[in-house]
Amino acid sequence: MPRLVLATSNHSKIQEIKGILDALPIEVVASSEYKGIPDIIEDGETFEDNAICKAITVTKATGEVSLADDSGLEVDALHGAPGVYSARFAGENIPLGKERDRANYEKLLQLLKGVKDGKRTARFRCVIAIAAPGGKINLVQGVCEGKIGFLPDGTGGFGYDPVFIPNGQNRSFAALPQDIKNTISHRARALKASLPIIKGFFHLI
Ligand code: ITT
Repeated sequence: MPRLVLATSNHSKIQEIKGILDALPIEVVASSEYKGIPDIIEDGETFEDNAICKAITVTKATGEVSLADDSGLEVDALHGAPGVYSARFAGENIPLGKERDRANYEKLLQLLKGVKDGKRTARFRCVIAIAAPGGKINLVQGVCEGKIGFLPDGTGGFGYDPVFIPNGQNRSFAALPQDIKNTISHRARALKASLPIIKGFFHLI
């Protein structure tokens, strides 16, 4: 079976991507299954720069087609912040995982203190880069519009999910069932746009 390597170390992203690509006749594996992949420094100024850097690094190291996701939250009242800094908004010294996630969204809630409901608009953006060993690279993106709640809501998901309420819903991504997130999220939309590209790479169309 053809193999697609996910160029991410974020376990929650891996679960979501695998869930969404489930129907394809390909094997989807995480880059952590390979040894010797160099550390990737994500210091690009755009989601595109970071996604390309991750996908190319993993393709070069594994010799396989790879898919990288670079994503983040853009809050209008903060002029688009945290954006590409979403993963390290509250600081890089906080351990990755639930502790970092909580610090990030608590910092966001603090910065938005006093900002009224109608001014709390935000969006998640996801840029996906798909790289093939021959050097071919494709980019797609997906956006999910919504707003930032006043308090954390729910325990599912990861990152800023407890404070992000997608348009058309009145609960956060962390409180909604996973299948709803996997249908309307920025990642789901970017993956949907990437399906023809993935199928093309593996000659499935
Ligand atoms: P990789 O680079 O290894 O893929 P990462 O978590 O560092 O993992 P990014 O650099 O793309 O990934 O940072 C994305 C951050 O944006 C992520 O850590 C979350 O804080 C936030 N984020 C992205 N997608 C999200 C989602 O679906 N729900 C909640 N937060 C999300």
